[in-house]
Amino acid sequence: ATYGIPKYNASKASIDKHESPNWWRNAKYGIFIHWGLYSVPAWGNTGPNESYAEWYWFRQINQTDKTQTYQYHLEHYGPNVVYDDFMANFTADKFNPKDWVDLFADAGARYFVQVTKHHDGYAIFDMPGNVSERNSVKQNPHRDFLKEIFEAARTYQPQLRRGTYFSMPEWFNPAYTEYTRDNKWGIGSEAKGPPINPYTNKTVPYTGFVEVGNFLQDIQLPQMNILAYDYDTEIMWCDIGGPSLSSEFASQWLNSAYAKNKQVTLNSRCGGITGDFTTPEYKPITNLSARHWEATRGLDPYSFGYNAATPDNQYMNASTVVRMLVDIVAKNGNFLLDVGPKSDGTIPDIMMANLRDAGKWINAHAESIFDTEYWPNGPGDGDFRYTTTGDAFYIHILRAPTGPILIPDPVPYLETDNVTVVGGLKHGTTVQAGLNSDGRMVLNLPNDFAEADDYVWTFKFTY
Ligand code: FUL
Repeated sequence: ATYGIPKYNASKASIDKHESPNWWRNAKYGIFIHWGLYSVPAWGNTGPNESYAEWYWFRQINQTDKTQTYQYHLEHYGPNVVYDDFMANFTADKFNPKDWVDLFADAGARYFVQVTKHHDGYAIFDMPGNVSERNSVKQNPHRDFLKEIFEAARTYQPQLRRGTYFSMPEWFNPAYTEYTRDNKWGIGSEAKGPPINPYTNKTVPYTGFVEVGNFLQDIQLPQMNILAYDYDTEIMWCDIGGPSLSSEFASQWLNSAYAKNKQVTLNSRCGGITGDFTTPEYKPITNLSARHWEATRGLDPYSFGYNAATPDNQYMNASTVVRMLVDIVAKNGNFLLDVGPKSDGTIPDIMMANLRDAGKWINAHAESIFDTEYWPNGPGDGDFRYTTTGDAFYIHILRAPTGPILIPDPVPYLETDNVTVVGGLKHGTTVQAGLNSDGRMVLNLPNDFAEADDYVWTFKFTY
């Protein structure tokens, strides 16, 4: 009966009352996809500097930062090829969205966040010509990739939720220039439009540029509305923040979702509003936080976009993915793990293999990860992590256990509780457990127990 009654108004105070929905808190594990023109050169440093391959254009042009990407481009493409020429090579000729969503499901992910427009301004979704012509529908390869991906994802719904990454600013877009500002990302004042060819210092066109009156009113907000209403995204994963009409956007979007009895969420990078969750990026996983959060990074040690220079053995493997996921979930976070597809639309084999390996563990231990909560006394000492549900307590051990294991934290185990193995070869079997003289729980595992599972060993008792 309350449907249709506006709940939020376009003020920060009002939007800040919104919280991440339960489905998002319960989903825990998502796949992030950085795919765009930067997937053509697919190059970044294989070290911590100039390493984000999706920053190729900025690195190549930026005058204060004219170093390795500038040199790389000169050597591989010569001085006459400009970034927008990569549109011709963004072929997507082997792109099959079903392969992508099948991979996400096998990986055990419950949501994905597709990059729909990165800082280079090239969008992979459709929009009216007066908004922008800088997108994969109006330009090469003339396809609406976001639509194709979201349609393929229907096979796995409602379990697999759909999200959209959206860069609030656009490098070198003349219409954004008037809104540029100095900030730590160097994304504003240092990336004024129009772009130049850094080898000749001549101005080059910002392909697909449409004259508008106001970047925020005529490009940024309409694009966000298109993602929200035409593509029906469930997660608006803004990036960079800065000048925006986010509270206007959010009030309408949240009210419209409310009227449709749907729950949607937005992150902390929309500008002007706090957002439902923070998104620490390539940061060590530290403390438990009662406010929900989402860790993000790539399988690549230093990049979200595909970097062809990264050797296969440098990517996160199943063991590191699973252990990081358990660590994050025990600290009340979600994990948004990124893949970088190639310009032909395929996801590199090593990324698929490692995600699928991790997925075997994740799917076999789903009850101890998804729809769980953190243990408020946790997260756990050393190699121990804990998750809980209304009636079960899960102990995760992040190393191979052999023989009796002393649980270092005062978990709520009673000697009458039945302890069972979750996942692996001994799934469902009972384990002998007891309390020592200090009242600490001891798991009496056989010496060969390590072989019963991989990566993380999980036990459960019910309250
Ligand atoms: C950052 C961006 O600058 C990176 O390229 C990447 O998209 C990351 C998720 O967010 O702010």
